[in-house]
Amino acid sequence: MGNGIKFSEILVTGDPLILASQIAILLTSIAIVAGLTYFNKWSWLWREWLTTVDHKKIGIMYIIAGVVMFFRGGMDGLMMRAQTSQPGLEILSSQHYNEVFTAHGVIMILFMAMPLLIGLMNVIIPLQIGARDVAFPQLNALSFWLFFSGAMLFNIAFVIGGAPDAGWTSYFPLAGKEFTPNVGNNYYAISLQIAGIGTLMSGINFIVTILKMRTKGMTLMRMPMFTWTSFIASIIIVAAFPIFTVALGYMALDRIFGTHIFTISGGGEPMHWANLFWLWGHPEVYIVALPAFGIFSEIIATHSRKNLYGYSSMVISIVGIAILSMLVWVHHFYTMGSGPVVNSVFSITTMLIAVPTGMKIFNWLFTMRKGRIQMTNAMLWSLAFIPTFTIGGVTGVMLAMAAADYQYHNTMFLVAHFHYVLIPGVVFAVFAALYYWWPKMFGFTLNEKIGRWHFWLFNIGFNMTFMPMFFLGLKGMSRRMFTYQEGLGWEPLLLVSFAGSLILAAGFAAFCYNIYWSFRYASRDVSNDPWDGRTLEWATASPVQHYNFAKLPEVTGIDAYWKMKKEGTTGLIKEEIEPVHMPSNSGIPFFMGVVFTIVGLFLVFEWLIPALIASFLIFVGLIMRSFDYDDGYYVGVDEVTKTEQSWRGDL
Ligand code: HEM
Ligand SMILES: [Cu+2]
Repeated sequence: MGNGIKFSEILVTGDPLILASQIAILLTSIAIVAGLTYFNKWSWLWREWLTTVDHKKIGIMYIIAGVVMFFRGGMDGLMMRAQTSQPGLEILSSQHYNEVFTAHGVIMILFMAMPLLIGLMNVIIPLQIGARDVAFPQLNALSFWLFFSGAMLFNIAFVIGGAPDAGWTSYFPLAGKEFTPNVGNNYYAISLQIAGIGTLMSGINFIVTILKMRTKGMTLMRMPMFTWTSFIASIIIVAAFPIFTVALGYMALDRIFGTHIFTISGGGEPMHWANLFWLWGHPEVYIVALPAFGIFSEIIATHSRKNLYGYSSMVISIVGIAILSMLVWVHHFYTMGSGPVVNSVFSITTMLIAVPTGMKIFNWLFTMRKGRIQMTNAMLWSLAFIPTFTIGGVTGVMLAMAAADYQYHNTMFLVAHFHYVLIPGVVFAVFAALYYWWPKMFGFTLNEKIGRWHFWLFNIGFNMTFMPMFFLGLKGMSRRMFTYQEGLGWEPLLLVSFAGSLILAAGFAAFCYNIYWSFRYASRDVSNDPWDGRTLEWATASPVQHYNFAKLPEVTGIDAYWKMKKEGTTGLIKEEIEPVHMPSNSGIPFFMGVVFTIVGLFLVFEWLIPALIASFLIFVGLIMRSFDYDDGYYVGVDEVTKTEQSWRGDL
């Protein structure tokens, strides 16, 4: 058992890029603190955000975190493509390149895709099922703060202590103490563990919310598709995340406490890691893809002014995907000695996934058929998703053939495949969702014209960056290569890819500019229902009043709000307004986030006694929560009436 990192080794030194980051982080932190003090915003920040239990605000915090993480992960991506844009460059050393692709993968999946989708789920699900909040609002805040704690820990690794460098898959023995002795990979084990606990609690929270908090008449088979897909994704979270919890626990034991669960020389078995990792890892890609499918379903139906084609086949297909997603994990290591019989079984299960996925594609196409299609940015992103995701899916089926995969495995072809599924399947969905639901969250729409720049730059950039990788893979370039020789025929493709990544980045910049522009200049005169929506979130004000619904709606069919509009029952009768019960804010979840960060940092440094002492604070938090008798508060009839009149006109 090591006694950990020395005090003098904590700050990472020696690399000018890292020094620049350290200075930038310091200056940004000072600017934030100074800004909050100057504008006297500390108590506002505490009251409105850090202690909030409002699902909408928690959702917005997740989304902000996700966008910031997208920036961080994107910078990592740009550095990689710059490094390989020509043979023999030395922008990054081989070690630094390893650190960068590790950070990129982990951040994009766990700290970009997950919070953006969980954020949207938070904002939208209670509204879609006609509820006032999630089932456990304070647990929800705790989920967020644990996620945030994990994300912050992972992100500071490269300036404090040293970055993880064994890839987002962190295979053993590479990720073990023997080959990567510094604290970098401790960060992987500890920070993902903390964030994972938060995610698991989110999954439980959403399952209970959807099962228990639906308004009158909202039967399961009347739920909007985004709620359905999020429900199934939450079930996959609860099924798959504990596997990762165990794997990361083993990893921490091996690295920090000197056990040998994954080392052959100590009687362990590195394949345990590969199996556990992908038993979680493959379902994980569907945890992020399914809610995205739900987003496209909502947007395509609304913008075609039709109900979703094949609603029940959609439900069946997501349940099918969820079951199959647990049965395909070996396709990630066909080459690692499972043998032809095992490989064939997993080949078949993997190819089967394409069936329900294909069903969904046809349902979206049939939904649009003969629809009166509105070409907003939200719809454009949904349309662009269909062909690009299909490329990702078809190449996935190519990889699924075990014999052929001996050629493709761990080449750039694989890298191209998963970017063609994850970027259209998650990032396009998030962009579509943000354009679509922005008015619900903030009370104004994002600018459509700047949005077109965002759309085209991002799409052109995306295809230019990743399409060449299919060919690079076929030409023999393996993934994670930091440099290469001249004359292999890769140069033009890698140069195009680098140029594409710059255009992609310009697209992201246009998106950020759109947010800035719209915050400053967009008209605040936006109706509660700007896209002529079909589901209940559009029955609330834009932005949504903090209690969501003055009177909980009653549902009589699919597309509840559309039906209410047709039947003229969207109004509110003054006499029916009753006081609304709401949960109170709490500082405990934020406190727990801070405590977990401290304990996590001590564990990463392998300072076990301080970690033990600090972990008592976790119990302090639990006890504080046990003695918290606050039952919430009521919003009075007067206040509800006034708020409703401000957007509905006289009642
Ligand atoms: C038609 C459905 C799909 C099939 C048949 C499929 C098949 C495969 C196969 C066989 C591999 C392993 C290849 C190798 O390592 O050589 C793979 C890797 C991967 N796939 Fe897919 N896939 C599908 C859809 C998806 C979706 C929807 C996502 C994400 C949203 C996804 C994300 C990934 C990722 C992240 C990896 C590689 C991870 C790594 O090694 O770092 N795939 N896919
Ligand atoms: Cu997989």
